[in-house]
Amino acid sequence: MRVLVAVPALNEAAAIGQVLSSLAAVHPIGDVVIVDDGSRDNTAAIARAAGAHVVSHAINLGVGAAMGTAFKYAVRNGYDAVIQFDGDGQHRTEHIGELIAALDGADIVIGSRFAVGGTYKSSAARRSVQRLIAGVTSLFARTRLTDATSGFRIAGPRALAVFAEHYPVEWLGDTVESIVLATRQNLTVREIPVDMNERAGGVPSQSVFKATLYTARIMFILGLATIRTVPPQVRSANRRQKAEAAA
Ligand SMILES: Nc1nc2c(ncn2[C@@H]2O[C@H](COP(=O)(O)OP(=O)(O)OP(=O)(O)O)[C@@H](O)[C@H]2O)c(=O)[nH]1
Ligand SMILES: [Mg+2]
Repeated sequence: MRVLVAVPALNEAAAIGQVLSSLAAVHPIGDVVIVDDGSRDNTAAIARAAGAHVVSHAINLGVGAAMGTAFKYAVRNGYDAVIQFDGDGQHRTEHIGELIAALDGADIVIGSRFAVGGTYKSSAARRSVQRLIAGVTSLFARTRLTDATSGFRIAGPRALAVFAEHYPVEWLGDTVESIVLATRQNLTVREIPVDMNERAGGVPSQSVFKATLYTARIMFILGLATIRTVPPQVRSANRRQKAEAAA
């Protein structure tokens, strides 16, 4: 199976070099693509110098659009699966092999910070917000998820065919709405426990006000996701993939 590691990156010049060298230790660097999303620093140049492929958006379009670009890139270049991996050093390369292995029998595997076995620490407020979001997403996905907003995940061939045609681009939609879209296409989602590093720098968004806004926004997106019309090209990509797999 050919696996592409896709790194959505916005102004990650401080971290991307280190992230790519740790990736190179576990995955061929030629199979890593950085989607530089209108960065104003030299994220793209550093990534290129490290040997990764770089696709640049002229303007900032958000993580969902960056992943849409990555899925399209993967299909055009003959990959079977795509791993989403953060460019800020929070995701750990030691779980990449586990994500790939867990794809056996699932279309999407999410690396969960909160599944039994993980050791990630977060504040009680943040934790309850995540629990609520995961609970509601689990209902839609008809499977128990503990970390629906994790950006550390792998999409296998069937999910890739669907996501290369259409991927949610609204802020936060890429995390939860992609799960709802996938399950509406009868794709199977599961999760495995992973450890994650704390953010190396920057300001954590933990105020009660921000957490409330964030939750309200996700609940709204989840509601929308259930009534949105699935684009016809998504349904046909899914059918085509199923037929190819059966042949
Ligand atoms: N392509 C693209 N990548 C982005 C954008 N915003 C953030 N990213 C990248 O997406 C990854 C995750 O973003 P973060 O801001 O770290 O999000 P997070 O990990 O959920 O939040 P923190 O807890 O604050 O770290 C990083 O690699 C970022 O560089 C964007 O607008 N476009
Ligand atoms: Mg981060």
